Amino acid sequence: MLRNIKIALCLVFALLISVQVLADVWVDEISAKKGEDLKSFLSLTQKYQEDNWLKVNSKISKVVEAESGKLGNGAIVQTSSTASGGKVVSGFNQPGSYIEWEFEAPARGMYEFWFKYSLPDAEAEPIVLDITVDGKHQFIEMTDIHFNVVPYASALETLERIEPASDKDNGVPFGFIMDKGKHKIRIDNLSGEFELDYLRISGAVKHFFFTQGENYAAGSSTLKKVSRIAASRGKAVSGFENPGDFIEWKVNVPEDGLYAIFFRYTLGDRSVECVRKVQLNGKTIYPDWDEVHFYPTDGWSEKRNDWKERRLEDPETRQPYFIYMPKGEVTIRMEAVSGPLEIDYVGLITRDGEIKGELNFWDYLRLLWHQIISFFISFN
Ligand SMILES: [Ca+2]
Ligand SMILES: [Ca+2]
Repeated sequence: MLRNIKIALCLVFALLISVQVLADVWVDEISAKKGEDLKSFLSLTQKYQEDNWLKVNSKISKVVEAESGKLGNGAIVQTSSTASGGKVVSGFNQPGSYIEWEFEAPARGMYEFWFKYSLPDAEAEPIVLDITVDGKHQFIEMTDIHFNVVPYASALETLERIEPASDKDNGVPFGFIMDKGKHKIRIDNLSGEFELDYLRISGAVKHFFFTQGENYAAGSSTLKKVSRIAASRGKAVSGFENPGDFIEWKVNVPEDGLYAIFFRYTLGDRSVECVRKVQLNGKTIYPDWDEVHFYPTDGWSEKRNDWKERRLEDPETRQPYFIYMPKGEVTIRMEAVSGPLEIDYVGLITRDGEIKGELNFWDYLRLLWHQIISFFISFN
């Protein structure tokens, strides 16, 4: 009897211990999910630099088909003749739907995640996702990633988009850090609906291209081409100052993505305020594009290089405006509200693009020639 009591006591004791151990594990798991000490992506920038998490080479670009992932809670694979790999994931439309991919990172570093998707209709609500890498959120925004909030030009309206997982207010892509090797990337639906074609995991996307200001597609009869120092191709467009005067340029977009518009300009007249109205594909994308202010450059590049660049940006935050543009041609229109302005070129640039190569060999030679001539003039 005594032995039986001892055995019973031992069993109860063992049971109590195992319950305690299990409870600890369970509590740990819960707190690991709920108690992540998350900071914003921006506030981690310094730490990432110190820990040597650099952006991976911009040539790295891997496509992970949505349909290759493990799907759950309603998400299903569907055939689609226009999609990459002939398939998409649909049914990703309820909280709890998820897709999980295995991804082999080719190098240690910071990656951008781009999502190629199509919306159910033009008025679709933003889709909101939770993203984890190896079961973890690296920064607080990963718990709340918004798509379909970046504006785009109506003439290009399409239900298909490719967008980075980005800051929803300005479209700046987030960087996700990964060591070289295998990783699990998972998205969970929080709200909204889209059909996902693929995920592109890449280095920073760099694009920069432009059209010569003087090679405009349409414009007022007052426009003229002028020769200017240090202008790309030696020329710029002028004669553009009476209210209503306009210029339209066509620019070719090489790849679907988010682009900011910029101009290389001179404004040598401080006495008048220079204001322009800007449209993309016939649409005023941001209200303040009705009154874009240009600041004096203190010369028209007649005697020296007075050219300045400016991107269209939010006048308060000074953050450039990024707009979704699919591959193909876009039309940029500028209309004079007041003041004169000369434009050397107009272009598009991605977040990590660099403005370079605006002058070719002949432009530099011309600039050098001019400097030699002016040296002799001043010498005499
Ligand atoms: Ca696909
Ligand atoms: Ca030019």
